[in-house]
Amino acid sequence: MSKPVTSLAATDRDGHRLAIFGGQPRFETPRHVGTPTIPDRETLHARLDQMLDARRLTNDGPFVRDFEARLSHLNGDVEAVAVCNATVGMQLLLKALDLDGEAILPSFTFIATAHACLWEGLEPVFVDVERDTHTIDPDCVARAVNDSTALIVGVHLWGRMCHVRELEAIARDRGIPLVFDAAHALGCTYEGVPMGRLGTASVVSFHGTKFVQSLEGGAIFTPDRELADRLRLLRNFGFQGFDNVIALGTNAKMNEVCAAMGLGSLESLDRLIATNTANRAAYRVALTGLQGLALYEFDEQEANNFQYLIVEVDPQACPFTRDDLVAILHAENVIARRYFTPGCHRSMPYRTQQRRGTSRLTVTEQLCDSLIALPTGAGVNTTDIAEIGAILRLAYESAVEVRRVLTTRATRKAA
Ligand code: T4K
Repeated sequence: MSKPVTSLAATDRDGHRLAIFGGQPRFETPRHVGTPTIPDRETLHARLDQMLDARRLTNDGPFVRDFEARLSHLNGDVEAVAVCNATVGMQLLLKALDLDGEAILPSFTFIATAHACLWEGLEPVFVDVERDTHTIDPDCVARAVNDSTALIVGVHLWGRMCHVRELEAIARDRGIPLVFDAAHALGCTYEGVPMGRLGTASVVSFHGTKFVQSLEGGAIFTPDRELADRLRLLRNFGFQGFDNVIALGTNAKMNEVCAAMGLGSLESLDRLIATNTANRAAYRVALTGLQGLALYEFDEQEANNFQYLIVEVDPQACPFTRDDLVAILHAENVIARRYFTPGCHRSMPYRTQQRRGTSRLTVTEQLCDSLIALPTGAGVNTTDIAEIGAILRLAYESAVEVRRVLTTRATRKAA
């Protein structure tokens, strides 16, 4: 049996003891990454009443149209097509582009990016991402393209824009479309240009965990009017007017409840970004002096939404592994996440199939093992963030004991 840990270092000046040593969790209720932001309730209720009175529930209703118009305006007046979620939105886009062959994309993304490609019959070719930005590395893309390449998919991960210009040049040379998974990137810019104007098209997510949310939802942005018309046709079964089906469509429509929520959320956009910005500043202070922890940086010249708070753990400098830190925080009810572990190429069904491009994902492998997403947005306030910093500081001060407890636990679990 292991000896009980009695180190004084495990208790801070206010008498807090780390929960990993059996103390009370610092937070009574969980602090999540992705706590939904709730828009003004009165406005939402009024919109829902309006919807019920009008008995217009779905199928391109007035709230969907209003939502699309406002999204278009936010994105430099491009076409905006609202859909039921971003995954289906990406599938719809790929179907509308009528592609056949391989899709080059990063493995370091949420699994939906890869699934949408494979679901639509495109063979994913995973390439590496850049060390600093975590976005697809244009040099890797240039090396991976060949005669089978039908598409390049960039992911504006954490809301940080890909190297759009370089990717556009490769796509133009090959005469193939460049699309963006912009699930994280609403309100962000590249060289001052709104995200929705970039590439052939971009898909944003309004999932409940996103800072602008519509319960479930997404939108496809494109500067191409014809493509937008085709997307509208395909999202409604391929109907052109009553009774006339002219294409293989599906049901990818956004309903009026989702659009009403999305409108309210969009109306709070500036406030939500201000919250994320303040949280980020608080984390910068809270993490100061903690060796081997670095905040993921954005291009401050651009518009950013800061909806993800990403910290990188340097295993050489930090006394803990990334997974140790996640365990320490979870014990305190801080539900930190390991986005995006293990990477698409190591997830099913991709890991069981030999694919082109999966052998040299060095940066991806490093990032999968070293990033933590911490709660931000509506899930925390700046006082909570100071507490999270205090938990980490206390853990650092008692690193030897903490590691011993974690090792004992791991050994027991394995036995
Ligand atoms: N591309 C990228 C790069 C993406 O990140 C995503 C989605 C997509 C494409 C696809 O977009 P959609 O098809 O979903 O529109 C979550 C979301 O489900 C997913 O939408 C999101 N990315 C991903 C980054 O995060 P999980 O599995 O981590 O979600 P979950 O259920 O664990 O929720 C996270 C935390 O949020 C929970 O611990 C508790 C809290 N939460 C969540 C929900 C849904 C709440 O407090 N209330 C809620 O209603 O994937």
